[in-house]
Parts: sequence; structure tokens; C-alpha cells
Amino acid sequence: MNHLAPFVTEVDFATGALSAPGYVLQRRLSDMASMYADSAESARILAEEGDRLIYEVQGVELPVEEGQIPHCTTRISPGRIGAEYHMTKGHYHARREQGEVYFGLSGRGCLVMQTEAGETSVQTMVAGSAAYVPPFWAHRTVNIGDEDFVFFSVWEARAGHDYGTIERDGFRKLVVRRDGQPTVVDNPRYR
Ligand code: M6P
Ligand code: ZN
Repeated sequence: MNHLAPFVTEVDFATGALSAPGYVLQRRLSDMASMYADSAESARILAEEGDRLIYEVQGVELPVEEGQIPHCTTRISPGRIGAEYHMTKGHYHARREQGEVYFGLSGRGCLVMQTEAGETSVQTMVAGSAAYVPPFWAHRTVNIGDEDFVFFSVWEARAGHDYGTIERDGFRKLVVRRDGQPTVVDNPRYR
């Protein structure tokens, strides 16, 4: 096991910027166009408006081994693809028995979760919300506000990201704008 020296990272709550990020990852519409329910609208935006930035992740780089605790920020820009709010890809942990903690830094979002057994949960997060993603729950975050939604995440290094299951099946629940309000609806395309 690596013996690391302690360190502190300064976090900008409004932007999620880290003072010394180990990595910065950007997801644009083209990286996830087919994940939105209105794929025709994804294609139209890509053709007419360009490849908009949906979210950015900034994290510390740690060895993937037992006992290391990676942490990062995620900033989701405001906006929608059709009725569906900007969101992360979402994932199960490759090691399903690993959980995660999210802490809201700014803006307003939803944390959409589900299990492979068919349970679903959609929680609202604002600045100051500490949200627990238990083991076995897939998780996706959605920006339901008019400004950036920024949150901090902490997990166990060996959890791993399983994107393939969500890419194949999607989430059971979508968060869309209906009558001007964020509304949770069933995903007509689920599996
Ligand atoms: C959170 C954490 C990260 C994750 C990020 C973006 O900050 O869960 O591990 O990478 O959200 O979500 P995704 O990986 O699903 O695109
Ligand atoms: Zn996770």
C-alpha cells in the first residue's frame, strides 16, 4: 500500500474548481447524446448550436487500492435537452458493495438512484445537503436550477465505475420540466 503524505485542497463552492486538480474531465453533449430521451433534439443541438459542455469533474488523483478515499467536485451547467435537464451519465459501482457520499456546494439538483432489484429514489440536493448513496444503488445527478449545480463526492478507491449497464438500460426515472416545474417521470425507453 502507498504511504501518502496528508494534503489539503481548496474548493471553490461556486464553480467546483480545485486548487490543484489531479484530473479535470469534461463531458459534452456528443459524449452522451443517446442518453437523453429526446435524441432528435440532441442531434439538432449538435448540428445547429455545437457541442455544449454538460458537466465537468475535478478530482484528486489517488492510487486505486484498499483504504484510499478519492474525492472530486462535479459542476453541471444549467439547461435542458428537450424537456430533460442536463445530467451526468450515471453509473453503478463496478464493486456493487461500495457506497458514496455527495455534498451539495451550490445550485440545485436531483440525485436519481436505482437498484438492479427495481427500487428507485430521487432526492433533491441544495448547498449543504449531504446525500448518501448506499451500496448497490446506481446514481446520476441532474441540474434542475437556473445556475450551475455543484457538489462534492467521496468514495472508496476500488469502487470503480460501471457505465455499461446504464448505457444499455438507462435509468427507470427521468427528471423533466413539466408546467415549468422539475418533474420525475417514468423512462419510456427503460430496457
Ligand atoms: C460524482 C462521482 C464521480 C463521478 C461524477 C460524474 O462526482 O460519482 O465518481 O465521476 O459524479 O458522474 P459520472 O461518472 O456518472 O459521469
Ligand atoms: Zn459513484
